[in-house]
Order: sequence, then structure tokens, then C-alpha cells
Amino acid sequence: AEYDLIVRNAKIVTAERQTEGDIAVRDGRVIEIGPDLKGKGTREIDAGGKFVLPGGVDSHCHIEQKSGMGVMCADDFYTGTVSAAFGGTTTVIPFAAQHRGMSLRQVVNEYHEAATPKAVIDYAFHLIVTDPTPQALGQELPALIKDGYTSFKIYMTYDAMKVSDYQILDILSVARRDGALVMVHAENHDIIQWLAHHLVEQGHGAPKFHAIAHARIAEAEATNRAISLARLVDAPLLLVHMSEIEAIETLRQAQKKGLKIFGETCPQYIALTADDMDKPGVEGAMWCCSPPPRDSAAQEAVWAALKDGTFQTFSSDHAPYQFNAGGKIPKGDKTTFKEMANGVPGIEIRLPMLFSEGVQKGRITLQQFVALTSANHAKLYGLYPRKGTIAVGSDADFAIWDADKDVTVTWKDLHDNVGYTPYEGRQLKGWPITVVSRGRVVVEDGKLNAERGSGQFLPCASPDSSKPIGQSAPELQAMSRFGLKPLF
Ligand code: DUC
Ligand code: ZN
Ligand code: ZN
Ligand code: ZN
Repeated sequence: AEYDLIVRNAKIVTAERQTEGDIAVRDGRVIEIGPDLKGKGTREIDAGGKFVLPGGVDSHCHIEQKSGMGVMCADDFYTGTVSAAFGGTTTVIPFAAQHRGMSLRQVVNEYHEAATPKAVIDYAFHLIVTDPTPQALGQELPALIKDGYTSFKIYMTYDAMKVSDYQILDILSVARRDGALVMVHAENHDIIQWLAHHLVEQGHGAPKFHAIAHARIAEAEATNRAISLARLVDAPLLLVHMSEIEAIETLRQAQKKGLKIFGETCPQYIALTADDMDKPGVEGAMWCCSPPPRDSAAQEAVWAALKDGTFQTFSSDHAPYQFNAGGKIPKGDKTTFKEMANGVPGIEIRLPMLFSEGVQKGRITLQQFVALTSANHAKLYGLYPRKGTIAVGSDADFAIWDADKDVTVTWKDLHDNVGYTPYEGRQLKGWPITVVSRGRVVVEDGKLNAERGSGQFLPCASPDSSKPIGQSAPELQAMSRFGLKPLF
């Protein structure tokens, strides 16, 4: 046969267009697309007129990572990537997380050791930078960017992770000069700490108070501050896991000014509210993530920003912690919201949730769905067009969708190692039933067909998203006119 695989009779959807025809694959890549392709495939699949969409790219998920508080994720690179694949995702970009005192190079080596023998789909890494020492800024980051780690996440909150505004400027300057994109967790640390202290002191430690401590204005303020820091030095910036009306409006206004500020949201901000944390005892911890889910008005603002292009990416922020002392509730039923592991699982339901709630309900188009779940992730992080599209020359990463399949979400049917899902009992319509990764049919008839360690590492190119717009603050421009050494 001329081809390894031909998928026939497909409605092929990319972020740009929808066509009908066949997709021919050889050596892991798409070789030809067209109506009634002549050649033969070793394997032929009739899509029967169903949608075939690019495999999802999940650019925000935590896999085999230790949290700032030292809690290990429940998913390793096997269960995490298997779960992703069953949800139609064929590329993940988890984090290689530095903890203070660690060399970034050492961190990256450790994550490779973990991923190489286990991942079943392809993966890249973002770095989490918590310790921007002169060595990290001057040597390690520039070298790592060259090696394909072209995005970093930084935190404005959490004692063990947060970087100061001064350090943010240092990190943005390196990213700007060497071509990396900075992602920021924007919440005001002191607002959260102050509210949390008083809540817990007065006996209000239950999970529902997490949403009070993480006040909306903490996200709004930090979002505005992060954008201001990025403007000062003319560095692009991406705000992760956005949940809140005022912060979203601040993002939208920054984009209207022509700034390169990008935004991401996640399933929990369209599908959960703070009320979900209001459960007896510590049970509400299963719905606890940061920023917290808000209310229906915030959900509407998130939908509006998905629809009008204010958000570029819809990521899972999969942060898998089991509901036990090794995970969510380190002190059992005595655990206060301050001690709970932060985050919800969602790597498998990410695409089906947005498909069902977004496409099926007419809130976004199918093209927007592909952009938000796949193409934009690949573009923003330097993996396009290898990933994020169905095109000649691209990796053969796609999924055949049964748009009419009714699914009741239940953890028993998911493939993560968490033990529950915050979406138990939800009714969704549409699911990816056949998933192809580099030409390999990795999911079919509800079964996995992929070897441990068959996923490949993807070095990321320096993305266009990281290029400055050429407009730093006037004071910064003046400094160079005074003959000062350029700051970057
Ligand atoms: N930030 C994340 O990105 N994920 C989980 C929790 C958090 O604070
Ligand atoms: Zn975060
Ligand atoms: Zn007090
Ligand atoms: Zn996260």
C-alpha cells in the first residue's frame, strides 16, 4: 500500500476552514488530502461523514508535578497522557517546575526522565520559574530557550512560588530578548493572605471560603499589574486560567490598544461556580481550584471572551489530586482551605465540554472550537504547523468525532488516576471516538492502543507570540537615549 492510513469520507475541520474528503498518512504525517484519494492504505477507516478535527493541544496541564506545597500530582506521564488521548488531545504541554534552589537544567532533565518511558502522546514543556537567580537569568534560561523550552510560567501568589514585580521585570526582559512567552498566574498574594488569615482565624476554614479568600479584585488587580509590567518593557504576556469579569475586561482593553497580551480560560470557569465548593465537611475541596470558579455572570463573561477572541486558548489546567491525605486534604477533615491542594482534573473532558457547551449550544463555531482547543495553542507556543491543524506535511494528529454521542460524565469511565471528577453526572453531547497520534490509531472502540513511552518530546520554536511590538514605555526609551547600557 502507498499509505499507512487513509481516513475516508471525513468532514475535515481546521481553524480556517471545513472541507470534505480523505486524509492519507505516511510515516506519521499527512501526505495528501482530497476527495476520493486513489491510493490504498494499509489501514483504511471510513469516517462515515463525521467530523475529523485536529488533535487537541493542551497547553496548560500539570502532570507528575509537585505542587508548591510539595503535593505530588495523581497522574504520571502514563495516566495523564492516556486520559488526554481518550479526550481527543494528542499533544500536551505540562510544566517542568523549578522549586527554589534548584537548577533549571536539572529540573528539565528530571521531567524528561519521568516522561520519556511513559508518555503515549507527544509533549513539550513550559518551565515554571520560581528562582530567577543571576545564573538562571543569565545562562540557564537563554540556553534552555535555544533547546526548545520557549515559554515560562510565573506566579504572583503562593509563598513557595511567587516572584516579585522586580523579578517579573527581569524574567520578562530575558523572554523578550531571547524569544520566549511568559505565562502568568495573576492573583494578588497579600489580598488572599489577609482575607484567608482572618477567615481561618474566625473558624471559617471550609472549602467554600476559598472562593471568598481568592476575591475577584485579587485577580483584577494582579492582571492589571502584570499587564503594566509587560507594557513597561514591551514584552508579550499570556494570562492563564482567567475567571473573572473585570480581569477579562482589562485584558480586552489591553488588546484593543494593540498590546500583545493573550488570555486563557479553562473548563472549570464555564462549568463550575463557587457554590460547588459549598458541601458538607471538606468534600467541597474536590471543586477547589485557583482562581476559584465564580458565578453565572462570570461564566457569561468567559463565554463572551471565548466568542469574541479575547481568549486565545481553552486549556484544562488539569491539576490532579486525589481526595485523601496525600492529595487534596493533607489534614483529613481538619484541612482548611489554606492547606488544600489547589486544582481540578479536566484533561479528558476539556474538548467534549467545550464542544457540548460551546459548539452544540451555538455559543462558538466549530472553527473557533478548533482554534481554542488546538491551533492557537500550537501557534502561541511554537509548534505550528506541525501540530494544531490537519494539513499536508503536518503530523497526523486528529480525532474522528461522534457529534451525536450522548455521554454522562462519570469518573469510572475516565482514564485519570484522580478518583473523582468535579463534573460527575454532567450530560455532554459529542465525543472523539477514534484518536490518531502521528498516524497511530491510539484510541479506538473505547480501547487504548499505544505503548508506554511512544510519545515524543517536541522542542518548541521561538514563537511569533513572543516578539515585542516595538513600543516600550517612554521612560525606558528615554533611558537608552541617555546613553545607558540597553536593558535587553
Ligand atoms: N494554578 C494553576 O495553574 N493550576 C492549579 C492551581 C494554580 O494555582
Ligand atoms: Zn496558576
Ligand atoms: Zn487577624
Ligand atoms: Zn495550572
